[in-house]
Amino acid sequence: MQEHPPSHADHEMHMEMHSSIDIADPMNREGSGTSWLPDSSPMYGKMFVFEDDMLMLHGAIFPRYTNVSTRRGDDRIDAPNWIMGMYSHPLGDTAQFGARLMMSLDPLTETGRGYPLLFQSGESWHDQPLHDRQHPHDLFDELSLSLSQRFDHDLSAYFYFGYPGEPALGPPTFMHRPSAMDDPDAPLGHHWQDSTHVTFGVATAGLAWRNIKVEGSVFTGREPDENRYDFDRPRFDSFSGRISWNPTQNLALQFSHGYIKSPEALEPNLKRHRTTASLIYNLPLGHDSNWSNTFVWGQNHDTAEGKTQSFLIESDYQRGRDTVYLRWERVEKSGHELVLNPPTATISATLSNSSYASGRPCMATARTNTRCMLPPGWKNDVRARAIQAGLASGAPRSTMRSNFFCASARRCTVVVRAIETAKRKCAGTSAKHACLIRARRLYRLLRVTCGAGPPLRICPVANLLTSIWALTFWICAACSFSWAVSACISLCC
Ligand SMILES: [Cu+2]
Repeated sequence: MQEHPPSHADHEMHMEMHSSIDIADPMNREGSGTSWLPDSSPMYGKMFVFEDDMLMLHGAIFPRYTNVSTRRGDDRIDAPNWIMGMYSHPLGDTAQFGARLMMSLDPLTETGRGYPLLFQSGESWHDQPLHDRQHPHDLFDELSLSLSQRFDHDLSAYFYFGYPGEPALGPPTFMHRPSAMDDPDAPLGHHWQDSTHVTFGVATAGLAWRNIKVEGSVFTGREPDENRYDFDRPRFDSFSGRISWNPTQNLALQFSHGYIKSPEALEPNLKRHRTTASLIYNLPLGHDSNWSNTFVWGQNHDTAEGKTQSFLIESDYQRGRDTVYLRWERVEKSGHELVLNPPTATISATLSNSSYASGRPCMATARTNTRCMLPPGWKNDVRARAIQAGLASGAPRSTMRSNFFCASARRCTVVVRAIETAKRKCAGTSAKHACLIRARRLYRLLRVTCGAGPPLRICPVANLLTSIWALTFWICAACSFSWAVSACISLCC
């Protein structure tokens, strides 16, 4: 069972239904935090009305078996889940009080390490950065209050306070986007786009005029810590601003920028500037059928790492209980982010005597694409320069766009030649065996990073279909029970 996008028949009823954030907003516009969805978005949930007050409950749990059987992958039975309540109470005719509670039993169902998700990164477990796994969400993901006031001339203002809550940064979070609601996996660009959705301490003020909204937040930059049951220390050391615009019933656009101080506990000196833009296009298709689409661009500008980009396209076609969804992503992640750092460091030291201290290692891979950044330490090395030249030939700024094992045999040759050189160099050293092992490790590393499969082949078709698949049972709080089989197609061989 679900609510349908407003039609003329229930127009009057919908007139009374406001977003819990801003009394002037229609309810269907309410996204996560203070973000906007298109006005035509469907609402999947159960609504309760007590006199003037309104309570809306929704949530989802995806019990499943997921299999990411590659070297860096894993398989397991798990159940990502969340539940949420939204409450609003009018204060006279033009003002409203709102409250929200969002919880997740991820700490129980996913445990501290989270679920396997190839190339995912962000947050930590046992003081180690998580990679190839999606971190669990906290028991309390949102506990927020809001006050809103409607003025004349289509103007309204609101104040939102969350502990935890979501600052005005990024698109509506993935689990709250109709285009991703049926997909149990987090986007690989989560920590480039919407990862601030659980922030321990956030205050946002916003001003809306018709379909345009400007808002600003002060919030805690640090991501939630490993203890998923507790409330982290509020810091209010970061800020963000967002402009949202819903030009038509079916469109929601936003542009936002934020400064995030020390997001990662393991790298306290890291500062991040995040810029995002997104477009959500929702199309109701008659009775109980909807098509929702999202495009997101997110850029992180980190101290030491520089700028990295992420792009996402999501689509979800829902008809009754059935859904077809897809997600395409291109994310640039450094080897550091993917925790390829130590082995690469060892190898580069073998390859040359240049220091690796502040090095930015090679490789970034997303489900669909790869980009390679050479460590600065390699620049002094002649052989590394050969690699760099080879890689750079395809793209500016010594970065390359695609997987060099698949993209061209010529690029592969350059890399392989470097490995051969390493081997030759090893032959001359006293610790020949150890050196060779290290060189071989580099060789393997290059293969692993670009996915399984032998190098020097141009994307064998067998590699296009990786063994990343999941069997998911889909239970939505207020609706039905369903199931899905999903396969992830990886274009990186
Ligand atoms: Cu998250």
